[in-house]
Amino acid sequence: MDMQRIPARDGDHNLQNYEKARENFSWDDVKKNFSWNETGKVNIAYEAIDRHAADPNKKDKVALLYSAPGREEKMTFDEISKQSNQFANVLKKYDIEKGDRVFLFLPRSPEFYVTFFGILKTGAIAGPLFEAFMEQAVRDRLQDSEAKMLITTPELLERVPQEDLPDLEKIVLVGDHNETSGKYIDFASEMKDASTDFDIEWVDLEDGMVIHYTSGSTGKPKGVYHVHNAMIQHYATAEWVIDLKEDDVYWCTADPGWVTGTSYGVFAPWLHGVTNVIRGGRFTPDDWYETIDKHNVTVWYTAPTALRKLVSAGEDVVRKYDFSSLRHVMSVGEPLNPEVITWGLKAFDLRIHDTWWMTETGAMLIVNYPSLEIRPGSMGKPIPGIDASIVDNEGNELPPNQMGNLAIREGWPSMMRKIWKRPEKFESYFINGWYVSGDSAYKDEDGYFWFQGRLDDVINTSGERVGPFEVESKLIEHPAVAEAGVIGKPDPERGEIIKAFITLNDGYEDSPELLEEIRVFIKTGLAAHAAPREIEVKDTIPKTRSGKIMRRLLKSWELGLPTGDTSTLEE
Ligand code: 6R9
Repeated sequence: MDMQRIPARDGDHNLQNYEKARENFSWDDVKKNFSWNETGKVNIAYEAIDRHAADPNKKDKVALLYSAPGREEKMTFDEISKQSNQFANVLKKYDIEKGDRVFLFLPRSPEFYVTFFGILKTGAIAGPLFEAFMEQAVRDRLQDSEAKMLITTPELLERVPQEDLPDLEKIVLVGDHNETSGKYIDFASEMKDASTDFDIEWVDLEDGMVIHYTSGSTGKPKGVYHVHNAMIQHYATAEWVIDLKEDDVYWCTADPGWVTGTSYGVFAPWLHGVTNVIRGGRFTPDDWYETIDKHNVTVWYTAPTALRKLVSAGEDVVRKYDFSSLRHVMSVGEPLNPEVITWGLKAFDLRIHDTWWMTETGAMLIVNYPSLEIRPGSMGKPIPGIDASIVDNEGNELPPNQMGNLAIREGWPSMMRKIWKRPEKFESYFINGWYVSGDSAYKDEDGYFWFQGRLDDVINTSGERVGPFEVESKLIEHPAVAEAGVIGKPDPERGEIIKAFITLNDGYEDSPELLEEIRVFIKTGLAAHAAPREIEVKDTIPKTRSGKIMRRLLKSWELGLPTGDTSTLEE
């Protein structure tokens, strides 16, 4: 697998000597880059935006380079600082206080970034929702977080089941609307009247900053709670791994509804005062290439699913564009196929650097550095300050080349601090001082980590994490569906696709029309990316004696693999 090795690229990378950086490493050295290290006054919004706005050399630098079909916009650090101050004043006017949950359900747009920083400036906790979520997904997240306020558009408002959300006091509407009830706050008119000065709320490094909901194999999505302290690791990895430099034009393709879109689409570049490209709307391969070409993107952070699409689009498309600005490319979210790395060398004359981390870890943990040899198929090596290992189920470390649980010694700066309202879920991640990721992997003799798969039933489709339980719960809401079991089925482009097995209620017949109706039911009720691409009707769904769906068995059947231990199977 690691036959082909790609030597380090020449150049003056921010992290020249990996081994030396790991020796005697201290996070305290990273802290020296923040103003709070001297003033004691903490807020990530200050470090990412206001600090640059206060710097005469930086204030008029373009922070946000936004483009979407029909809309182009540039915002400087000064403009984002002032507008987020205005929005923070609006939030205060409507009684938002430190620790309150304020959610964002917005398309990727300049308003997202302004309101997001406005929230952080009040000390409230921001909860970004993916714009493709439908009613059920929105309900689950707003209910669980007891969100007090929501920022959305009149179009997306239809998917907000207000009758089920007693804690939701106010809704800020971005865009033209005819709502007159006092529950609604009109973004444009409130902003017009709000002052551009705001006394930022200073917080503790351990105070809440962002909640991202993510899926596990059981139960509803979990609210992963991150604190301001995470900025230490956002900053450090932006330097070592993203290799950011003052004049870079950086593009992270992730949506801010997912952790990559906040940690690396918002914080990492702006903590360094770097120009950040945001592309709204849906992309075709031409849009991707055009964005790099038009904005002279120098550093690009994307996902294997996008790269695979580019590979299938073929060489003719590549040759239409100029990529000479590009100097560094990274990937996250799923295994990066060695073939894609080979293609990257041809298409861009660049190495593609895989990075591994999770919503729960808040920032990158195991990565490929510009200054290290790449072994295609490997996620690379742990960053300085991180102790990663492969452990057995009791938390004992395993020797090289043995497969086991990919685990991290607990206590890094960006680690989640809790699962919202579910302490027992949080505890369940830790064994014997290790954070156990749920991924299986092995480590080779030279310390490179190799991803093998998920150990639980979590599905990774086009880099998006989907919990089978969430889809199953929605499926059985359809009148035709009696029981449902959902698995990830390997797919060359998407990594996995979602396949659902269902049993039908009496009076319903298996037909293509019915299956399509059920698929659309999930697509419009939960989220498009969570809709099963395949649905198969069965007579029964295999369950354990305690009534748990045996997804492992469904998967073995589907893939024609040996079924393993079925001793717990219900008669
Ligand atoms: C940041 C993010 C986390 C899960 C993770 C793993 C998979 C992420 C990967 C990777 C292979 C990589 N994953 N990076 N698998 N190689 N470089 O993606 O967070 O959405 O929480 O997903 O994604 O299975 O456990 P999240």
